[in-house]
Amino acid sequence: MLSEKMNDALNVQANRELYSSYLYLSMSYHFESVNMKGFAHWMRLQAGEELVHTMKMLDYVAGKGGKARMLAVEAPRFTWDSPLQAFQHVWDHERVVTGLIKTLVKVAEEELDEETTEFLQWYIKEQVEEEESSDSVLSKVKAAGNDKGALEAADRLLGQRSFRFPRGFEIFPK
Ligand code: OFO
Repeated sequence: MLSEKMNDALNVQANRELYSSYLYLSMSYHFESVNMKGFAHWMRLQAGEELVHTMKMLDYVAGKGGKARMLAVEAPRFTWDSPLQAFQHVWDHERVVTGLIKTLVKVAEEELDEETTEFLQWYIKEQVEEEESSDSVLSKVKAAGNDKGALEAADRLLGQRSFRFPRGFEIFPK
């Protein structure tokens, strides 16, 4: 059984994961609107991945007999001045999320909740991957600079991203 404090903290983090999904979906539609289809595709898959993070956390809460509550989701911004600004935003955002997950692990430890501490290790590992992936895309966009051809090449490259949704979490990208 989850303590009330742990239940609340997991619900808040699930909300931040859903916000991440909303943010990346916003970036996806922004890139669609400026005809950068590859960047839009990358963000759309990223939004799907964040939705998996959300549901995995809420499934855990519900599976432990806790209460999965849907909290209000903050509205993300909907426009960025350049691909570099958007991908820098992704990079910054993922570092914030890593900090939130680490704080959540501390709550689980303080609550002497070993099962939740163990469960959260998946998110700790996931954040290592999320940081690496945001590093990698940011460096590609930075390398392209303001060169239109290089940005188009980066757009094509990111458009090749694939992501297999785990069983039970399938959603259908375009
Ligand atoms: Fe859920 O990893 Fe990004 O935010």
